[in-house]
Amino acid sequence: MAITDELESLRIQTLEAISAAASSGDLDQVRVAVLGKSGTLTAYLRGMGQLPKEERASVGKTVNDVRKIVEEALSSRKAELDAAELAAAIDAAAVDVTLPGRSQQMGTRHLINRITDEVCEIFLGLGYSVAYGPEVETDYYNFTALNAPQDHPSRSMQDTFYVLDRSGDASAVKGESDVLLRTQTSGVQVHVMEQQKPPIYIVAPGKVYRRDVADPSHLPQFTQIEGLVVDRGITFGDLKGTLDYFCKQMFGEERKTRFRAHYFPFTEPSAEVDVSCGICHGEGCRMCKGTGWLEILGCGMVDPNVLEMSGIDPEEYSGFAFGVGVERVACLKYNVPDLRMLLEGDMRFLRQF
Ligand code: 2NL
Repeated sequence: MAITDELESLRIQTLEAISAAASSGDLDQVRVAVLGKSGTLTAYLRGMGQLPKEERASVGKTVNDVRKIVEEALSSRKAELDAAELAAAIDAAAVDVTLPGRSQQMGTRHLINRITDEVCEIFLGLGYSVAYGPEVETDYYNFTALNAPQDHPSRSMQDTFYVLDRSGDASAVKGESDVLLRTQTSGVQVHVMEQQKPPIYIVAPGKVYRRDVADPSHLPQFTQIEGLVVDRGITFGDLKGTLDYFCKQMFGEERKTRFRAHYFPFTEPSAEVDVSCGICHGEGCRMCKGTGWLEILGCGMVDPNVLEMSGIDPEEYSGFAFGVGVERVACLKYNVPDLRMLLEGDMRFLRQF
């Protein structure tokens, strides 16, 4: 076959191979096979020296023409393939914005914390301050300074969690106290009375601990808010007005309060406060066990001994104090039948509030 015919058939084959190349990788293989160092067309260029002189010019021109055609075909096919490959890569990386999103679990404030803040806010509105103190206390601040006799049942191992019990310890230094988990936040107020002269208007919120087995109305750990007022001329009337206002703010203007005589070692006189039942409005129902009233807090006029022990002259000052359980308030406000439901962590329950 004449060289020009060979070159013509090489041209045709190469152009076919170029249009058949399905990827830029395939196309590069074609380029190397034809134009590479040992490519088929390159071999013709290299073989020019062996040709008779008179054929060199025309064969050389044909080889160059074929090379030009092949190079152009390679470059235009490469542009096509590059564009197609880029489009495919973009398609593969595309985000389908119409797919439904993965929803985030949002937390909410726990009801106990919310009610704690609400109670504090009511008293902040009356000009009180909020005071905090340690959950691990000495028996002096939790009991003795509150006029609790040495044999008071609340001090017993059955009622209080002791961290350090020195009673049977012969090496115990006289006057050094047992260490316990506070059973009420009163100790916070004793610290304030020791450090600050009256007038004192404070609330002390926080966790307290009692050796109770959890049941619908008891928890071994709960949140208490105690309040303390010490000033000149404070009367039981101030106590009644303040706590009646608190109950109406917390539960609604239409609610009534009643004060029943009670006993606490730290107050004299002492009382328990009931709020009228929000379900039956005093008629008597299952919620209030037929009485029309729900017990909500304990209170009283601060015992003069308590003031005196903390360095306040009971001849000059008088005061009132109260204690309220936050979990109890939360359950009464939302008719939750069991305190334990607040602590189970069931989000379907907790999200309702
Ligand atoms: C309850 C209700 C109460 C107090 C707490 C108190 C604090 C000081 C002085 C006098 Cl510093 N009293 N707190 C008073 C009355 C009731 O809590 O049911 N407690 C067992």
